[in-house]
Amino acid sequence: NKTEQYATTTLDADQLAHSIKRHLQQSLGVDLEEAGPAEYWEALSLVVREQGLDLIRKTRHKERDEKARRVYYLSLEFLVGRLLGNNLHNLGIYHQAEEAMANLGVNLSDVLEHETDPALGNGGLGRLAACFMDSLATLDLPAFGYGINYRFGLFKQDFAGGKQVESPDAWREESCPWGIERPKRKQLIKLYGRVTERAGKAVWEDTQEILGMPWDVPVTGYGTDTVNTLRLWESRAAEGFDLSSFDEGRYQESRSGEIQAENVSQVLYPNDNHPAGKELRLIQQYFFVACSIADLIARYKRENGDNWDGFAEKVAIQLNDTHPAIAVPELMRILMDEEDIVFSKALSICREVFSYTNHTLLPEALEKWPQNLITKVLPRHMQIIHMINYHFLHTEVETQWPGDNNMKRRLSIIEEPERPGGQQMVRMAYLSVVGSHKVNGVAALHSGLVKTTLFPEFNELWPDKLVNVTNGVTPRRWLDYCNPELAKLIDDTIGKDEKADWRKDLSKLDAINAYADDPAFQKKFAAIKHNNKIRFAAVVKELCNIDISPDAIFDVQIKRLHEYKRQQLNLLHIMALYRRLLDNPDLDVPQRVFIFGAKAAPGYKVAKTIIHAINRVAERVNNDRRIKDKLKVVFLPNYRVSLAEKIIPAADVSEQISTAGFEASGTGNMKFALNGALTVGTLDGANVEIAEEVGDDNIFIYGLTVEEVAELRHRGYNPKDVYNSNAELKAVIDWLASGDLCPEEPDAFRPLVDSLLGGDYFLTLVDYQAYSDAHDKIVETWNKPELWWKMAIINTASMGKFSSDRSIMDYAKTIWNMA
Ligand code: DL6
Repeated sequence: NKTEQYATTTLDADQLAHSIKRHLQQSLGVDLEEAGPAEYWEALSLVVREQGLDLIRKTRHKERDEKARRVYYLSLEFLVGRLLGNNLHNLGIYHQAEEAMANLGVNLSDVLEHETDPALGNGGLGRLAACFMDSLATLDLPAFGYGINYRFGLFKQDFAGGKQVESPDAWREESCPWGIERPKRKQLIKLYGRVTERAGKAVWEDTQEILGMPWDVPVTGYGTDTVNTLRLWESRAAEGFDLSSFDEGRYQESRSGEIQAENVSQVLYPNDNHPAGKELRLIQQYFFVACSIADLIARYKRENGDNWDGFAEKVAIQLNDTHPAIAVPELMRILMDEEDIVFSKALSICREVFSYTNHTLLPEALEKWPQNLITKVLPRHMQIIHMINYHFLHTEVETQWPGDNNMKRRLSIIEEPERPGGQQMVRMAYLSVVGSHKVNGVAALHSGLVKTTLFPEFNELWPDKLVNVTNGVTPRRWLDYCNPELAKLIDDTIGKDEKADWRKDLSKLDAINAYADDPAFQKKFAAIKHNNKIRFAAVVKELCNIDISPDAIFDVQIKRLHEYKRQQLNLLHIMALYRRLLDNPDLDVPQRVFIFGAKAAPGYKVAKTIIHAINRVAERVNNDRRIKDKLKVVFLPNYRVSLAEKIIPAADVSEQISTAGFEASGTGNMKFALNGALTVGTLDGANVEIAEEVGDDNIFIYGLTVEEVAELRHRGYNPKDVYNSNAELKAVIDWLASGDLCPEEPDAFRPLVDSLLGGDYFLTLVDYQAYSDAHDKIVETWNKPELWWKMAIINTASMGKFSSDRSIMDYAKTIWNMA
């Protein structure tokens, strides 16, 4: 088995059991007889942490001795998910741990369930960062992730009367053995104050200070000794107690400064694809950026001395979206004000070092900060942004488009107000483009749109700057770990020596294509899916008290709730299916279960209405005996990584149904296909490349294309025309509007109905019929099991491209100059 193959640590089951007991007694002070799964989880985590720390130390020594070039991945979010099981796998001691636990009379799976998900991200962007960290270590690339050690992660979600209710996620309270505090590497950062000039130099003074305390989380790679560092900053008060006020009994007051400083890393903003625009968020961004830049400069100097000429050779910094964009003026500030480097040289160092990933085209998601706010919080940075902008407009833009003031206005990093009295805004995406040498989108279609619609002028000015790196997912977590039976079937089928290990080279899965028609293989593949569905049905029973049959089609849409992702389209179709069944309860159709998991941003009214509506429809459908269990609807509360690991292996159908042009990539789409689910989807994001890989016959593509969407918008579109011409659609919208599903609050779904009929910006109604037809095809295919399983196998076999290892190698080659 694989664990012996690349064993990176040599611990056997006995040694592990011994270490577990030692930690139970000596680290946790727990008697063996008292220990339950939670204590075993903590003790085993401490054993793994020891291994991780040992390897992290060795990795750092190696890199220091080699004076390695490193990539620094700056991200406000790292949605890492549970770590124990993943680390055991990566370190090659999973089976030994299983045996050790069994010898201690404990079941490892029960133990693993005791880990709280560190929910330090909102969705796709944060989870991608976590997959990338896994791949960087697996590929032995010297890397640090830098982020924030939030005290409260993404809110916990519950439902009351079908409505989303949020509560704080104090994820570290239960104990978190993974982070290791590193006081030696703490940083002091400045905020507010003013800038004066002394002896021709800018001086930033009268500032307030915050201390940044690093917490290091070891990131293990699969089958390698490399363990990288995820360094997460926690904010603390810079000064200690004011003892005089303490003496006067004003204890609370003496700590007030401290409490404010601690606020900075308190809570993850819960918005996905929509910036909060709050001062504290800007401070969060600057806080983690400033700590990280200071930290990486200190490391550079320790290893390479003070010579800035070599800096760009040793340092690559990736900006994960514009959230860390303030890093550009921060590095400029350090170079100019602290290191006496002239502006032009400082800018060229920045451009060599930085690159920026764009994750969204949604106009409302593109960050802009009021110039006044930046001036207040970071006065020196605002000056530097003006200097960069001046240079950019008056040398680079002027050379390309001489005398074209309109172009200067369009490309200016500072956006002028549209109305008199409005605010000047700093366009963080433009700052990121101007300060970087490469800008990438996250799927081929998206990167094309970045070039043609988002930054066309930048593309003309710098034709080689905008590139594509298609996203990927780590096959370790998203196949090996979450679907062990399928992983084993693949091993048994294509062999498993180190060279053939698809865990390290996902393109090896291609060999499975040869078995797509093989009845014996199909049988095994289908049986594994069935087992996964049985296990998942038990989870549904436990969490929702709903009975679902593993013989039904499990049709899944799990992702953040957003109108562009169109959960409402799925809902309208479910309502129509229900009505069809009511009209004819004996309809000869397979059983179907529609499964949702999604959190809505707490301030996003329509998204919350959609959750409420799905839950109300679920309640009605699930309790209606007339339809004879042919239809069930499940909305799992508190969707998170650990739940995704249980849902995805059990899915038959993967819903990837965004309005074309809106989903930058998607990564769930890749995870589902990897686990043998068939996609129903639009030609959007990475769906396009998934379709290319699996072939058009093995995916259910429907709906308007990007070009058709643009054409329709150009022509003009009235959703009422569609509503009036499609009787089924009209009936379900009328039903939604009628108040029947929520008698105590008859207007509850009005925001959704108004959004659909009053503009339908996301073209839900236009795509309805095509979506419904695609579902009819799904049913037709399900009724031909040989065809279904052939398609499912081809999906798994064709996912080689979508490993995050491939994405990281693309970054390393085309952006970081590291391979
Ligand atoms: O690139 C990762 C992920 C994509 O797969 C999704 O399509 C995209 O919606 C998501 N974007 C965000 C946007 N957040 N911001 N800014 O999460 O990125």
